[in-house]
Amino acid sequence: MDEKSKILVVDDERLNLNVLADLLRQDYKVILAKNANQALDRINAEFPPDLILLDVVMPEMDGYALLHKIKEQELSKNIPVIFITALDSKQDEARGLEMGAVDYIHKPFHPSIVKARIKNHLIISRQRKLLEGLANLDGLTEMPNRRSFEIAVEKEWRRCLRSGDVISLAMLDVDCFKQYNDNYGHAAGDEALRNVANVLTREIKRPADLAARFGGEEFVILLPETDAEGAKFKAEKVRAAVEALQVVHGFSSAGQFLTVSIGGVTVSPSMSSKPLDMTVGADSMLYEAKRRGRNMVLW
Ligand code: GH3
Ligand code: MG
Ligand code: MG
Ligand code: MG
Repeated sequence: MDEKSKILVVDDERLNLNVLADLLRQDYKVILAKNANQALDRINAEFPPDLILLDVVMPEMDGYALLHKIKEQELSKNIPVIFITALDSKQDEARGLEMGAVDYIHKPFHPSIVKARIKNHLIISRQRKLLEGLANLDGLTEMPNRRSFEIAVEKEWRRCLRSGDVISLAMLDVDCFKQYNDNYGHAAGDEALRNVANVLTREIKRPADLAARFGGEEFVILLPETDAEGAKFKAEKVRAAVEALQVVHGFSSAGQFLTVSIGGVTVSPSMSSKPLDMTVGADSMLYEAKRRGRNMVLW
């Protein structure tokens, strides 16, 4: 059974909150907020709502101002917002929709229409998340894919170019993986890749950092604002953590367990260079790590 979707209802009048809560409680997990600030607290909580029902006329911060804040925050900008209000002029409705509300319901409302609209918008939102996942995540490991990496590296490169910060990038490649597949089978190979991905996801968790599957048995680690010393330390932690999994690999030239080689570079972005230079640089360090015997980090 799916978990119930979470709906945040924001209204300054207790009676309105109660009526909507009664209407929705059976199908959804309903959270209530009696003003905009309380709503923001609920939105920024550990598990944000799946949809927001929002009153317009409220003291202090009105519904439009709150919607503006919701759209400003990365974390909440994609949560569908439905206005539900006694303001019934065409101008008010147009304003709400132009600001990015997905729908606009007039009070007094018809209960089954409110329910139907909520249901439809939750379906659209779920489909959107699904598509986002398909576009940005790797199917095997469920970690960010190469496309996500390329978007992130462009963005972080430009950010560091503006701020003057350095940026580090590492390429990771599983050692003797063809031999692993050939001897233990493709399913075991897939499982090994998921294990490596889990290590990366566990170790690389600063908000601006990114670990992604670059393709095949290659992964990439992006560490903005991280100098060579810090990045190498991080990469070494990843290398050691993969070895510590003790996934037996009896056909590796690098030891008795599954291991990875990592090559990295640290650069100061400039107008005359580009993100691709980093990938090329990291790749040649990786090649050198392979040549020197694998299961090592080279910068
Ligand atoms: P090296 O230590 O030099 O990196 O050697 P290697 O054997 O790891 O490198 P090679 O490029 O010869 O082989 C990579 C292997 O990775 C071959 C390919 O079948 C396997 N591989 C790539 N993607 C996947 C995948 O998604 N699942 C599985 N099971 N294997 C994969
Ligand atoms: Mg009100
Ligand atoms: Mg490879
Ligand atoms: Mg390899």
